[in-house]
Amino acid sequence: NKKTVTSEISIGKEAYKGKKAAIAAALQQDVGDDDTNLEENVLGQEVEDDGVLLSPYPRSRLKRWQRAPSVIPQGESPGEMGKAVNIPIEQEKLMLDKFQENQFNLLASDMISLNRSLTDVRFEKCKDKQYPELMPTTSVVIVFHNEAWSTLIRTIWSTINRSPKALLKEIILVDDASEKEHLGKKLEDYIKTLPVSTRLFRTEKRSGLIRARLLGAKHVLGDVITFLDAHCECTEGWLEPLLARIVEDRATVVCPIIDVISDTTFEYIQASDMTWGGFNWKLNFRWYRVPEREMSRRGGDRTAPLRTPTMAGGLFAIDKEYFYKIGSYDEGMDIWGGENLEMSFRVWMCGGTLEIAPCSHVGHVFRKTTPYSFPGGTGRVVNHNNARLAEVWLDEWKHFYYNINPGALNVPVGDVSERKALRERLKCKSFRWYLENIYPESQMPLEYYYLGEIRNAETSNCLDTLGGKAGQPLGMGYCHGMGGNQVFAYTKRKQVMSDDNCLDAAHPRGPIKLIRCHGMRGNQEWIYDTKTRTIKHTNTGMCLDKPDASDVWKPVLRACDKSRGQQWLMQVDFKW
Ligand code: LR7
Ligand code: MN
Repeated sequence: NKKTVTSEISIGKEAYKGKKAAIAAALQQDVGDDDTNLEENVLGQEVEDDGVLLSPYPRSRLKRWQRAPSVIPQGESPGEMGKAVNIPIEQEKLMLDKFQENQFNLLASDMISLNRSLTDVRFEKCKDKQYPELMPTTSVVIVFHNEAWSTLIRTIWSTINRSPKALLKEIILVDDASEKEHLGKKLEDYIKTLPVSTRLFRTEKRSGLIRARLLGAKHVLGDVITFLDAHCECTEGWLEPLLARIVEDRATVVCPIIDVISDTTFEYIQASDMTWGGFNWKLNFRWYRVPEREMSRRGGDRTAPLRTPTMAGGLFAIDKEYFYKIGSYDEGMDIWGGENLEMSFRVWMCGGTLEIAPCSHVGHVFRKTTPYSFPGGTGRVVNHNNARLAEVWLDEWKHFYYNINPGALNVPVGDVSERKALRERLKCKSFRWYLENIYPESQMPLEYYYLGEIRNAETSNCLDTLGGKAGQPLGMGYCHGMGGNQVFAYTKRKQVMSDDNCLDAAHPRGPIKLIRCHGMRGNQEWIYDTKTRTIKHTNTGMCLDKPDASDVWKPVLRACDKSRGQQWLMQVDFKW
């Protein structure tokens, strides 16, 4: 019975709050700055078996820390203060050649100092925020496959230079079967010269980033694991806001704001603090605007932690013990993709919290295409990973994924029984709960009447997005019964949706476009009458009609006249 489970969990949380207060009082006491014997002091000893809840860190494990000094710009060296690097015209050919290998401007990256300065992009209020005097240590885990030298080493140096010394336990590198010379002996020698303990592990064969991270995590000695991609730059004060949230509640997973390092100029570009993580029907991670509701929950304070429905996946901090307790990663996932949504749903549904700390900024080189191979094929790998997460976490909403992306049905998902058992064991809530409580703005509608094709009674053709992007007109095609571009949902909010777009009409004579769903009715409200089978547009009072002879693949709006061309069948729903 679901009700019982819920109340058990909330009772657990109350008890936890009491415990937390007691420990907080104990934390007021002073501890020295010594670093002894911590490895032996296994965290597991303090843990009670109360679901995913963890007792607070014992004081002895926490560290007194000081801010890292600012990185001073090095004269006129290229890229200092995060500036763009411009390549002289005579080197353009070389630049383009070098771009291919990593899908970013390697020539520019190589010109920039390995510890270049950056501007402080934080809100003023972030700069003098008070963080706890005592915080847990972290190991920074960086996995890579064929990463370029300068981006990898700059990731490492930016971590070392901008993390409070006492809190950075070590750096753990995991080489996922790279084939580049510079990642061999040269890297092994280089890391010996670093002022922070840095260890390198190698996967035996290409494992993908998910299993590579699991390998790295196994060796972590710090209390918190902080994952970074291998082409990042940490900015001033990036670490404190992450650890501060975790010391408050160890079941919190915290991401920085991920700023953009330009793939063409390596300019450091500040990202918006007004976006959070979502996902579409295809289970692609997407940034969406933070809704008003979350802004007001934070009292309008843009420096307060932002609860995000999902995370991008590459950059986050998590308590080490919590990482395992909550199920680390799905080892059945290959190469790249899906693990970030999988972890996001899991954390929320199983009692944790996923946040973005807006005072923490880390830059990441965003690429337009991937530079490396996907053994098995990109589509296959990503479909496999996403199907696994759909099977385990999405409940009936998995049909949105399979319907819009039927290719995933042809890829074996493998054995997911262990992951399902994990969900049971942790007494995780349903995906419905997640949509209701964490992500009501989701592009997967909480309440819907129908998911499938929409067929015209006269022409027997089907509505079709034609694969168009937001802003494109709605089309039609021969019904193929294969889902994809012919899958629509008719929702309780009276939207006709395809993925994150909705049928939208601004004028009585059309056109009918696919526009990003706003959930506010307006031009996106349609009433389907199951008796007359008409789809009536509320604002204009017009009916959706079959196309004109002049443009046979463009459905139109016309005055409602009960003609057969205005009848639409929502019957064949392919819930595979
Ligand atoms: O087989 C592989 N083995 C690896 O070790 C493939 C990749 N990797 C490494 C790779 O070298 C890199 O360090 O894994 C890391 C991520 O791969 P990227 O940088 O090629 O991909 P990405 O930046 O698009 O990855 C985003 O999505 C991934 C989905 O699996 C992971 O969650 C990445 O961590 C994530 N990156 C970020 O969240 C940074 C912000 C991007 C956004 C949005
Ligand atoms: Mn990346």
